Amino acid sequence: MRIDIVTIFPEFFDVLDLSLLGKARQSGLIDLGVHNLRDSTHDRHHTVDDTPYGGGAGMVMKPEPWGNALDAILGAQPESDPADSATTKTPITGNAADAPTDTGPILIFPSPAGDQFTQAMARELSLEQHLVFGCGRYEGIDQRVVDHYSQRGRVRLVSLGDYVLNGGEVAVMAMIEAIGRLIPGVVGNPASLVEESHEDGLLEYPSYTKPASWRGLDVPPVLRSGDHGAISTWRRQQQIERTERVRPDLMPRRVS
Ligand code: 6GU
Repeated sequence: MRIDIVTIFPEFFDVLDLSLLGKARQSGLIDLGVHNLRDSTHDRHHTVDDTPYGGGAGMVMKPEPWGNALDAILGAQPESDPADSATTKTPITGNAADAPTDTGPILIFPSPAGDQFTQAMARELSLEQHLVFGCGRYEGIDQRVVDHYSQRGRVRLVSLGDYVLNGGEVAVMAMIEAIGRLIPGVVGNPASLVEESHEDGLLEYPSYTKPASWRGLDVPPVLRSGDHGAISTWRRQQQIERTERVRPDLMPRRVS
C-alpha cells in the first residue's frame, strides 16, 4: 500500500520508522511519503493560513498550497462526469470483506466533522492501494479544497471521536496504525488479529500469563484446566459480560 501524508509538521511522522509499521516499510509492504505543505507555497514566508471570510476566531488554511501539494501527489485531474458510473465516486460503507470496486487513491481529511473512524472502516481502507491524508491545522482547510477533489475522485472526512485535537496529525497516526496492521504480512501472526476487541463486535476477553498467582490474585482456574471447550466458552462469556458492562451500545451490533 502507498500512503502519502501532507502536513506542516512532517516530523510528527518520524515515529512511523518504529515497531511493526517500521518493519512493514522496510519490507516494502507499506510505501510512505510525508510531504511538507510549506514546500507547496510560493511566497517568501511559506504562508499556509489566512483570516476567515466572514470573521471569527482563528485562521483557515489557504487553498492554493493544498491544491499544489495534492495535484503533485494525485496528478491534476479533470472533473469527473457524475453520469459516468466508471468515474463516479462511491462512498465506502458496509461490506468490509469486499475489495473496493473503485480505483484511484482515496483522499482522507481528518476532521472532527467527519464520519467516525471504526475497525470496519480500517478494514475497508486496508484493502486500498493508495491512501492520501491531508492534515489540517488551525480552524481547518478552506472548504473548496474538499469540494474540488470531491468532484474528481474519492474524498472522505474522518473523525477519531467526539473530542477536539489541535490538528489532524495525531488522528492520522492512529488511523495509519489501525489500517497498517490489517495489511497482510504486517502483523506476524494473523490469528492475533481476529481475537481482538471490535473485530467480532465485542470487546476482547481478559488475558493472563505466568505466574499463576501474583500478589494474591490467581489466574482463573479454567484457563489452567486444559479444557479447550471450557476455555472458549469462558472467554466468550467474558467478552459478553465486559461489553454489556462497558459498552452496552455495541451489543445490538455484534455478530453471532
Ligand atoms: Cl480526525 N481531527 C481533529 N483535528 N480533531 C479531531 C479529530 C480529527 N477526531 C477527533 N477530534
